[in-house]
Amino acid sequence: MKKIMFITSAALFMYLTAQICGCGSCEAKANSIENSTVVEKTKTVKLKITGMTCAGCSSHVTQTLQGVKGVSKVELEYPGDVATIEYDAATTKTEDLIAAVEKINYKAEIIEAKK
Ligand SMILES: [Cu+2]
Repeated sequence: MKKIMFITSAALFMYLTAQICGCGSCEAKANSIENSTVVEKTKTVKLKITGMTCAGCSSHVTQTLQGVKGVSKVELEYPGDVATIEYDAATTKTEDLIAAVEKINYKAEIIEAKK
């Protein structure tokens, strides 16, 4: 139940931030949010995100990562550009996280991975 409410508010937040981001790169990127997250083998990885130019970008990256299947938690520092992501290793690989970020035209590289 909590999860459903969270996803709803995340979608609303994404909608609102899409209105205020003027960088252009955040537009036309309505991404789908997975609502079938099952967390079993949770791992944490830190990714260095590059290419973010405004708070709208950081929230866009955050929402995108949260939309990746298996991701349970995303904390993105902006400025700082470090994303700390908790994800289910049985569902998702770090490559999937990086690919999701690259798909929306930012770059990501692993700083630190731990179990
Ligand atoms: Cu932006």
